[in-house]
Amino acid sequence: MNEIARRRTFAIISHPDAGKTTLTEKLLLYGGALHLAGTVTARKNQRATASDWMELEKKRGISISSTVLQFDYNGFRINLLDTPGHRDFSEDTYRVLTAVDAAIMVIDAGKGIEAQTLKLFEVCRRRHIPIFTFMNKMDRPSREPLELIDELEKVLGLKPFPVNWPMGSGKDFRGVYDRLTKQAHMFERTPGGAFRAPVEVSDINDRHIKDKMEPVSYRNFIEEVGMLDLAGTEYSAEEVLAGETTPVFFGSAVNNFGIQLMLDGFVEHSAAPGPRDASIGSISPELPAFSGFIFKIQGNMNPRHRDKVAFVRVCSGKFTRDMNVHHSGTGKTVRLSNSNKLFGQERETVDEAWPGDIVGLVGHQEFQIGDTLTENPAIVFDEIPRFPPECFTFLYNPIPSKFKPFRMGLEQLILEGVVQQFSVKDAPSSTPLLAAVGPLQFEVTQYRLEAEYGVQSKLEPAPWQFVRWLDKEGAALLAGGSVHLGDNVRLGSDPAGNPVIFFPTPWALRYFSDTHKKINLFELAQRGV
Ligand SMILES: Nc1nc2c(ncn2[C@@H]2O[C@H](COP(=O)(O)OP(=O)(O)OP(=O)(O)O)[C@@H](O)[C@H]2O)c(=O)[nH]1
Ligand SMILES: [Mg+2]
Repeated sequence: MNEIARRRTFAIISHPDAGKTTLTEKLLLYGGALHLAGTVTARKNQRATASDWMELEKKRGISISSTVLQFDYNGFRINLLDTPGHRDFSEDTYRVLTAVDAAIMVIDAGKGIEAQTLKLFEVCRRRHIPIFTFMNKMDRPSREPLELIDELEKVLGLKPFPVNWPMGSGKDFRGVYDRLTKQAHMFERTPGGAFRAPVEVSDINDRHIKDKMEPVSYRNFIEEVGMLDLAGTEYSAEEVLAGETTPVFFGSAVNNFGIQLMLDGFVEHSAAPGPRDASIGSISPELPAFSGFIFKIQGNMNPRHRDKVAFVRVCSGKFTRDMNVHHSGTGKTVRLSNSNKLFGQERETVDEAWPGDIVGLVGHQEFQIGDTLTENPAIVFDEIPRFPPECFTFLYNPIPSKFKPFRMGLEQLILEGVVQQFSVKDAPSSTPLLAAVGPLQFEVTQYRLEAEYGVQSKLEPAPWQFVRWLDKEGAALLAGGSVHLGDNVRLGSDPAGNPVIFFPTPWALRYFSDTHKKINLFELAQRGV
């Protein structure tokens, strides 16, 4: 297999708590990248997984930031990205979705499709990314499998193709039946799910299966499989790769049921990196010139190296360490010498990389999210989505002698896109105004400032809920100060210096638009203004 054909780059996405990090850990276990899965225990504060490495993630038992894990499996080079499910961290997840070629959507079988899964799915659909579905937590009381399948079609408009089917559910969940090979896989539970689950593979008519299952579960299982076969839908690779059909796998990540089938099924049915859109049209991965873009920046990943990693998705050509490339952000040529492959918090020098790979570059202060790196300066990727912030707060440093580390820490978090800094016109103090999609991002900012930079910080509420961008004409009209803005409506600028206006309430926003029809308000900064 050539280097591009053997690359598989995908994200695991879903609503919070569906089991993304647990599934990630188990895919690593079955992929041979971990010998022992970090037991994700019921006590949230005891967990230790390869992908939730940040202090606050371990403490809270939730994923806050996406994690890259690269490993080899059966001749494939896999780049797996575990993403946070919480809405407040969705900017990070959306950025990751620009860097992958497929997604595994995890659904809690007891709950079905939840709000955040629906949103993430819509982003995947817009990008035409193939989606694989993992129905997780079948070891718990779950909804009817047929109902779960139906929901994919009704709510997401996505045609489901059940690749495997659960044998029982809840306490009576014994394994899964692979409809493509027509084999039943019965698993045994292992303590804590740290090791691979022992499995027995047999024909569906094997007496053994009947003996091991509760009679009712067995009857339902046989009946459902019969119904699916009768429906006669054939597996269509084309529809899967177009993102119209989703192959569905059932299992239990905690118990390691169905993980091998999910991994093998994904590798077999997903595709190698394809072409990507850029300024000069479609860029084929086969193009000899190296190109890629930065989709994430993360500082202080490893306490031993207090530095900054820029994550690059390679789109074309071959990356080699020490190569000189054009950097779109500065227009300068940069030498990429400190290049790494990533495994959660761990990293290792990498000398070459191919389309599909995620490379971690260290030591470039000038790199920003969205920048293109390439041997052909005509190529510019414009992949990174932007979101209007909905929460605002002032953040100040209560200890004047700590001014320097406070500023340094805040600058790093701003560069990573954890929060954005706006400024308010004629503000009485220089206290930074921070903006974010959700309030948890402020909590992360404060926590990381303390944990990584040793500084305390205090939040002071800001009165605004909305920010809107102005065009040149609008800004000029308002700049004179003769237009009455309204109570607590203020002018300011975004991190790039573009003019904005802040509103305290939806009502104030509406009133302003109604009374100032000549002034255009935009939900996002207009490119090139
Ligand atoms: N019963 C059961 N629990 C599971 C299973 N898979 C995961 N869990 C539990 O579900 C909880 C959430 O799991 P995570 O893997 O952290 O979920 P997540 O989707 O990564 O969550 P966020 O990243 O915070 O959105 C943990 O307590 C897991 O132990 C499963 O198959 N069965
Ligand atoms: Mg997680």
